[in-house]
Amino acid sequence: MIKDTWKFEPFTEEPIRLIDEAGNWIADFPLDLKEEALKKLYRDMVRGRLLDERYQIILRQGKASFVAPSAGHEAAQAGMAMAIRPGSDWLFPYYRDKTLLAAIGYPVEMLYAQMMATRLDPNKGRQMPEHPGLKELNVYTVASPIASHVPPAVGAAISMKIQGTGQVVLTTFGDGATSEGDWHAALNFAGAQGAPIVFAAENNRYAISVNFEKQSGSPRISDKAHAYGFPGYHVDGMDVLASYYVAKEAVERAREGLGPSLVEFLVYRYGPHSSADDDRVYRSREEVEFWKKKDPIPRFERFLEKQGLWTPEEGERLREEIKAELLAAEEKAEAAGPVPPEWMFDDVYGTPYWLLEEQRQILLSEL
Ligand SMILES: Cc1ncc(C[n+]2csc(CCOP(=O)(O)OP(=O)(O)O)c2C)c(N)n1
Repeated sequence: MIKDTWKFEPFTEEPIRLIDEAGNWIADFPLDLKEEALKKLYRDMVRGRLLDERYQIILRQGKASFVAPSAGHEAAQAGMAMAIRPGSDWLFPYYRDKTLLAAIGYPVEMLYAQMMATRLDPNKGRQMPEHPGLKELNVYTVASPIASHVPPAVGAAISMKIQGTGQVVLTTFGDGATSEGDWHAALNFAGAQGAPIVFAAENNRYAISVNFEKQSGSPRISDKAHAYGFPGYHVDGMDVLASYYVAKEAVERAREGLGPSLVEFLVYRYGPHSSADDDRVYRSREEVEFWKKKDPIPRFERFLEKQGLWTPEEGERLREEIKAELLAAEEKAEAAGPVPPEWMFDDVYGTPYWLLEEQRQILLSEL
């Protein structure tokens, strides 16, 4: 049955917010999430933050060669994760999505294995770090060329519509991706075909050194959905409950046959663009500190505390528990050992090909 009452208005000028900075519920509808779901959102955000911190360490230890910091994006990602059906719906993510992937159940040891190119990586170490993918969970492998995953995400969604599978596609990207031709072609096609897809912009205000004002003449990414004929939602992506509820509504609309939505999550990345970037040359420390004060994790802690679901001691206990879980996953990934170089010849063709076999033998003899 198609619902005709939806919670959120598209195209608002101000970002949709459900909890304020002090942690008060300010929505005009009752909170209907159970304790378990609220705790999952919190745990997923903390796990994403600690994983990001740990990636910086394996980088410095020389175990990984590249990191894309994601601190500041946790609320948007944890919220989106809870809005989809992992393993049934499809996810076309981008390189800054470690909180999202861990939250949908991507095994953390496999994320580490991808970072370090060990045998536990389902993609056999063939991608640069921060480019995971997992067939079993319907996670399309992250692609480096910006926005290049958005047209295939639409293709997948159109096929779901034609086959009537009831699945939905969620695809994420940064603000910079919205300047790519691929992005516009994909949104246009999705609108024309009524594809069951949610386009999620994690607008952290920068594409490396290019700030959002230089990226677009529009004040908001969400406004661009007007042109493609579907709703665009402008959301405070540092409010985990706003992120969850809006993502859920967009997913539900897609599942009920109402077509695509564009959701813009306003976030901020605290770290540099990547381990190869020095952000001090294009933004002030004061600006970074300003955004850190809006951090989604303490904001949600204030909310949980008011609900009687959090104390500083419980928070500390959870962090210790997650740290131990992450360390065990890291050790497991490392213990699997590095991917053998000759694996590069596997899976190129469906059946063995004599020329590649010959090259494999040459490589083995040289090694
Ligand atoms: C087609 C293409 N052009 C340029 C690059 C180099 N590049 C890598 S990341 C990036 C910035 C992307 O910014 P955004 O989409 O806002 O995502 P963010 O990294 O800020 O999360 C650029 C320009 C690329 N990978 N692909």
